[in-house]
Amino acid sequence: FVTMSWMIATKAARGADGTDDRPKDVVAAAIVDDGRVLLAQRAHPAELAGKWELPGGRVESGETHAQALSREIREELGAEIEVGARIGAQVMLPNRLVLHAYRARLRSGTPAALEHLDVQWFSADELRLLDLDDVVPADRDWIPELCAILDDA
Ligand code: DCP
Repeated sequence: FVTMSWMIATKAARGADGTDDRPKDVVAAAIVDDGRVLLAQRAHPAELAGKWELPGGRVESGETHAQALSREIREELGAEIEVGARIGAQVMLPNRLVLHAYRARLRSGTPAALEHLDVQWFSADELRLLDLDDVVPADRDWIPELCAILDDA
């Protein structure tokens, strides 16, 4: 019965063409250091290029959120992080993606824009001055909480 239920559940999660249509998690890191948070400027796709985001990426199968986030930050920024508490509410993205943000601290390395246009450290005051049009839409709601975290830092 358990096997049958699993088969039915698995089948139900696949579209008629066999593609997997279950929601996929995307994780993003609010790396805080010395009272500032690191934002990265997206290089792609065209509609997001030039906008600031909390860096991160898709969780691959078998990974925890923390493992995926550490891997993405290593690949994208060349730095090692320690993943902390979740921040903000999850955000639904197009294409059945669900975005989750976590606090993080640098363990080693200096973040560099290996896959982004730029990376920059923002203080709370600098975040408050940031034009929301220059922020990836899904990340805009997190700005007040990021400011509060930095005010406390
Ligand atoms: N995203 C977002 N805000 C973030 C991080 C990601 O809105 N802080 C969105 C943008 C993309 C999706 O999540 O629509 C996946 O993000 P990435 O392209 O950064 O993830 P990957 O690097 O895993 O994807 P790819 O391999 O396709 O580049």
